[in-house]
Amino acid sequence: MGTALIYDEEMTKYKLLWIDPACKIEVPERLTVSHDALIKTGLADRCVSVPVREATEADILLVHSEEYLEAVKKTPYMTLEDLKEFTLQYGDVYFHPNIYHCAKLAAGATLQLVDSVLTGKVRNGMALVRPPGHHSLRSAASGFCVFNNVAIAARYAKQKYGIKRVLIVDWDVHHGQGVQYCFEDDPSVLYFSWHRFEHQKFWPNLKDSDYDIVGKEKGAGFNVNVPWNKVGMKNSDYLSVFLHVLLPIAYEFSPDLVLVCAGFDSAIGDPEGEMCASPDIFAHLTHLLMNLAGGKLCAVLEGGYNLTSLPQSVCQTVQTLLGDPAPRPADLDGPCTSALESLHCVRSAHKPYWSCLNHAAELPTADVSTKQIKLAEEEEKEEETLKKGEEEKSAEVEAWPEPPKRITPPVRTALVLPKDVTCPDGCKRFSSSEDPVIVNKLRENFFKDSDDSDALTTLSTLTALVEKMEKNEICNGLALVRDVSMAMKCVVQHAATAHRNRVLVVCVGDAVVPSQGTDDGKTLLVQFSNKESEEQKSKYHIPVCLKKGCSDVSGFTQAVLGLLLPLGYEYDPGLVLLVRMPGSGLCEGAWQQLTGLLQGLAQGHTLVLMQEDEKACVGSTASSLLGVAAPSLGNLHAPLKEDMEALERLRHRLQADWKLLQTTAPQTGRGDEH
Ligand code: Q9C
Ligand code: ZN
Repeated sequence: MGTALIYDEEMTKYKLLWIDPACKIEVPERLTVSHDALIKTGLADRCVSVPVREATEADILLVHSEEYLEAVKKTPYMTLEDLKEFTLQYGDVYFHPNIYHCAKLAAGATLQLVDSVLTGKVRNGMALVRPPGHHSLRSAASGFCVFNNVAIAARYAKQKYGIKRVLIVDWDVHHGQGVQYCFEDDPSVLYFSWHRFEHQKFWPNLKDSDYDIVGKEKGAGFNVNVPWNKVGMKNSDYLSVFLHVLLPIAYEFSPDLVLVCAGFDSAIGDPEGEMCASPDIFAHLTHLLMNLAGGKLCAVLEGGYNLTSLPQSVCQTVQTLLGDPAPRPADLDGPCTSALESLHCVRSAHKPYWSCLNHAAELPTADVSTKQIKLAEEEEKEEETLKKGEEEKSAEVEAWPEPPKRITPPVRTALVLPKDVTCPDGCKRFSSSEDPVIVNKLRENFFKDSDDSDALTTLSTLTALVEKMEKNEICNGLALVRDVSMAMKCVVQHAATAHRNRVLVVCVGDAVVPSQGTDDGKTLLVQFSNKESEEQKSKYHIPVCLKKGCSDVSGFTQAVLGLLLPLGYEYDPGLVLLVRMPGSGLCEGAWQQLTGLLQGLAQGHTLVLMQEDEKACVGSTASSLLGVAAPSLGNLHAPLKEDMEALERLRHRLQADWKLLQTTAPQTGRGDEH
């Protein structure tokens, strides 16, 4: 199933007609450069092109008041003076004789996207629209926005398709206050936003944007605000918030549809955001959302004002929606202190509402609350900044490298299967002529005193497969083997000698784990089981004990999101070896989620090992490796208290070695704790 792309040149046909420094960045070229980049890279051609339509009045009234609609309706007939005057009643927005038409197209384009996804015409998609939507209120335009495209789409999806739960992820650098207000008492729509806040000094300067605004009445817990109190946030900061806040909550929420307020002013180079995340982080943000709601994801353009980083970020997003493996994530060196303070605050604010956060750290008594914190200090700094002068300030944004081209291997999924097992559609059965050097080495290492030629063949085939993956000729693979432990040992050993590859070994279920070669950093082993293990041996061998092993889906999922993925991202392997031990107890859905999520690492190079008698899992595993979204896990019961506590402890113990495991700010001894 494909990816929809919705765009119409008509939406470039309005612009600012007078001088207004606050609005001059919102230009028609934002759309043309984005669309041109999709064409030049060949991505547009790979998408299903869906036409726009005008939103109807009924559509618009799902969110906006009749008075407001009637007022906007008159703008095409206004003189320039009238338009200026009309604009003045709102904040940071402009009107143009053609903007009403474009606003109807922007909302309509979003609804066309929702229709395409919810009728099953495509799996997911992106709408490139102007004007953006997330700031507009029931009865007001705001922040370049006229109609609230995504809010309208959420109501529309519920009404027309009976969708029960919608997740809105707002990764634009501004707070989508319009979306928040629309759904603040509605538990069927979970709104997540991160945004430049700077202790309320940044536009739209609302108290309502802070972390302690969690929703009202029945909607309490369904509004998640992550304020950024400093500029310059990086990939690690963004990823930490996804792994430790958004995803745990989103998996617990279990949406039927994901809408993304896809603003790219959160990328490096943007004059509004002043953040430092690289465009390829959007590949990962997108990928991490693609296994929710069975893959039903609609991304809708909001902000993004740097005409270089915007198209790069759009391409990263669309290429990921198309299913291409994400690039290796760059410089994940852990979140900064300010981001950790925000993370800590928002996790503690949501403790009462989400069982995955039930055991998160409390807010420290002195209220690290990012609220009053260091306000005086901030003010001092501000004076310094003012002194610096504008030229110097813009020179601070270092140029960033263009994201490298994402080359997809000619073969996506290769399988090593016994002859009697049929190869699923879309996969390639892998066999190789035996390389005598490899065979001899394997014989020496594994079959010194036995002669099992079948097993030897399998291992040499596996080795050849790993080599093809290293050369990027094959993306991923799956092997059914007689002895999983031996196959695992063999691949680990091979990889440890081919030294350019770090290998992340994920072991599901009990296994006798190779002891050699697990402390030199060439492999990182994470093992899930119900065996209370001895003290962990090294930074690179991490046993995760869950009370009921992998059979408790909630606990397992939270361990994957809050422990395995942060470790994996920070380790940045060249290969992921995913080993399913017999009798692991893991259900099919959770296994597919795991397989899907892990493909964000190592450019999608995952090798799955399973025991021969688990033939029944070949089809579903292969489809996850092919990039088919895992089925939604549905409504999960709360994870076991012991498991969540153990997870917090484990994270705490490991965070000195692994910075992406941090969820609280280090104590700084500000002197205000007493
Ligand atoms: N420099 C969107 O990104 N101006 N709207 C703020 C502070 C308003 C942004 C002025 C920015 C609105 C969709
Ligand atoms: Zn924005």
